[in-house]
Amino acid sequence: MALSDDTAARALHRAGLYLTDMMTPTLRLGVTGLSRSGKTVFITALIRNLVSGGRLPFFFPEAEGRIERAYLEPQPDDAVPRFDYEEHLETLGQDPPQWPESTKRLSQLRVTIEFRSAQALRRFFGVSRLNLDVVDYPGEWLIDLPLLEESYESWSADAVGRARTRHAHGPAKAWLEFLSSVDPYARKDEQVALKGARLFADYLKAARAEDHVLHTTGPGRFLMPGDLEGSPLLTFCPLPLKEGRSIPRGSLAAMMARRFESYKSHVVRPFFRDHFSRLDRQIVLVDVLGPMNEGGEAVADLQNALDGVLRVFRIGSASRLSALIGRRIDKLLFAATKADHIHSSSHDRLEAILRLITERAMGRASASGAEVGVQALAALRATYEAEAKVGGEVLPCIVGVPMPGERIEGKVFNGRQEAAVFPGDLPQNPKDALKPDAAPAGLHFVRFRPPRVLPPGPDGEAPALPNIRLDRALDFLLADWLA
Ligand SMILES: Nc1nc2c(ncn2[C@@H]2O[C@H](COP(=O)(O)OP(=O)(O)OP(=O)(O)O)[C@@H](O)[C@H]2O)c(=O)[nH]1
Ligand SMILES: [Mg+2]
Repeated sequence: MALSDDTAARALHRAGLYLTDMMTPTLRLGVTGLSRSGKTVFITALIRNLVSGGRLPFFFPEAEGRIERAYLEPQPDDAVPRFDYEEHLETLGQDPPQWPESTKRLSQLRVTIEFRSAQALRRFFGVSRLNLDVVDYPGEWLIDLPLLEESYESWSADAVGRARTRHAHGPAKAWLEFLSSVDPYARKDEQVALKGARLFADYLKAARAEDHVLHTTGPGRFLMPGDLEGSPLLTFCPLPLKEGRSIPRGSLAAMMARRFESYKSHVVRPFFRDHFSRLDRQIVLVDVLGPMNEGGEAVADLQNALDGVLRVFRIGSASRLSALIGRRIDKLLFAATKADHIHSSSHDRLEAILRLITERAMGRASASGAEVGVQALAALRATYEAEAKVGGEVLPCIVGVPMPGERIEGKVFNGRQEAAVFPGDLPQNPKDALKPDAAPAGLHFVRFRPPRVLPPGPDGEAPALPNIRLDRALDFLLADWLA
């Protein structure tokens, strides 16, 4: 019996739907950033904008009305906890609203986007689907990635040198005194190793509290142990080794070196392999303004830390890790986060500074054929713009509610009062931001309260979230997969 045209078309359509289900492609988006760079806020805002239909005029698949719906899917990986999207929204929805807490463990989420393709043939088969997988993790763990290319000797020299030059009279005092009392080449002793590891961890935590904006000394699990709290994998520390002297078997240094290697192979390598080696796209979030508030040395620290981390992502190079990199990152976006801390007239300067900070990584990515973008953005905009007249001069200001305890020129805020802030001018020449003696240059960046994120109303419509250029970032990262 011959099928009518109509029946044949419907059968073909059903087969197409079945195939779509089977073959839903998955895009793994890597959200890379040091601690406090804005990963959790970015992921929460990204999901909320996709799932509840945000105001995203420059995210073209959305602006063209081709996105039918987006929804959260069960975890693709049973061994990884789910990203607690709902709890983060609840925190942002409190009165007064709060920012989500610093992340303590790794989590993952899958969002499925249903869309109508712009291509006639794909449209014939009905809606297309894309799974978007995103992982969130404590930024502290990221500073471990460069360890993969270090030996115990080189790491020790670096870490001991840094403690001596930067923290000898402060946070590192007790640990350095301990080091001067031990002989790395003497017989191994578990009690000595335990004490050294404890003092080293205390030093790292105290140094982080002192640095408060940017902390780049690891290992990350000493700061944020996750499931490794109390684990023997964390009972090591750097030792003051003599250059060129070999480490005898059975010595304290040999024991520490073995544990350092175990930390790399049991903690750092799986973290990289499971979560970073198979990325399709990557966004690197950088808080440039925080370190700028501290001065040129902090900006240079940021540059070094990012360079070390991003080196691990070298694509198609002779890196020892390249064997682990299966998929290829073909688009990479560098984003200066929290751009709502400055007036939009300064966004170009912020982008220029980010471009300079990530120059080497950007060069490597472009040389490998990846498309690279740079953007200043705010995933969740906490301020609006205004102009203030001061002594006949018009200053571009931002207005928001500073978090309780924030200070501007001696005034301490209570967390409820709105303030207009002139954050200062970013340097015209981006190189000035990196000069070691660059003073905080009259910049004032305070933390603002987030806008209150309200749940959907009875009609199911959720109010759009304010942002700066989140739509352009999504367009760069996702649009061609939704074509
Ligand atoms: N004004 C403003 N502040 C932001 C924005 N995104 C992040 N922040 C601020 O930056 C802080 C850190 O953001 P998170 O998203 O928690 O940073 P993270 O990278 O997840 O940090 P870890 O979990 O510690 O690795 C927040 O508590 C906010 O104070 C933004 O778009 N605008
Ligand atoms: Mg986080």
